[in-house]
Amino acid sequence: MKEVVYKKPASALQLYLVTDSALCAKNGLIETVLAAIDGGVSMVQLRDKHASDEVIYRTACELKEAINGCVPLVINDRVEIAKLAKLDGAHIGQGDLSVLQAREILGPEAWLGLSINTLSELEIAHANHLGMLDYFGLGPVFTTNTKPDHASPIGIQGLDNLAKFSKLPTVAIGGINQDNAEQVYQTSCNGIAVVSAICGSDNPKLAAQNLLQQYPSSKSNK
Ligand code: TZP
Ligand code: MG
Repeated sequence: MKEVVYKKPASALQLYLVTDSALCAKNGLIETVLAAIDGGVSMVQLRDKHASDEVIYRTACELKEAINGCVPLVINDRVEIAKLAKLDGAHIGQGDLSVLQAREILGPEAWLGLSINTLSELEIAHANHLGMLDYFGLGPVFTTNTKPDHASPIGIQGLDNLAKFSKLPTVAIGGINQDNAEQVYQTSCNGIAVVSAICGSDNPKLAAQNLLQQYPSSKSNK
């Protein structure tokens, strides 16, 4: 039996929206996020690699007010801004600040997720940071244009292997869309994270609904 130490509800990972300001521009970032939540998105990550701290802080505050606690709102990488804007937490990558530093800034209650691409990264996180993390982002599952510098895709089998091995809830990311969401949901991951499948859609609400429809009814997500 694997040890289960997580504290946050894995159900929040079921359909996880990661924002992209450029892709959301045609409908507006806030409008896109609200429509997607209306369509069933269960968690939102504000991600903008290029915005200044000042701009992203303002966006974070506006988004927090608009979401109004309906779903957790976290930020990619900028942990200090998560703290300043009183967001629900942050998501960090392997090359960002350390898990320990991030947890110290955020405090014990906040969400903290870590990106994982390989079994060795997962083993290291298990050994050193298990009690400081809430979930792992596993991927990229497939190749994607949204993150040009992404690591090697792990594929469906690689995803399933990592998700089965993980001691924390997991969310799959990278190249997931309407055509492959069902296949991804059928692995041992708790949910899927998407950027372009929702932000790049003319109808983010419908896009979210269509993705969620592919969640197998037999899968439990407590
Ligand atoms: N991390 C790994 S892949 C990726 C991130 C942020 C981008 C995923 O974007 P998309 O459009 O859902 O493939
Ligand atoms: Mg990062």
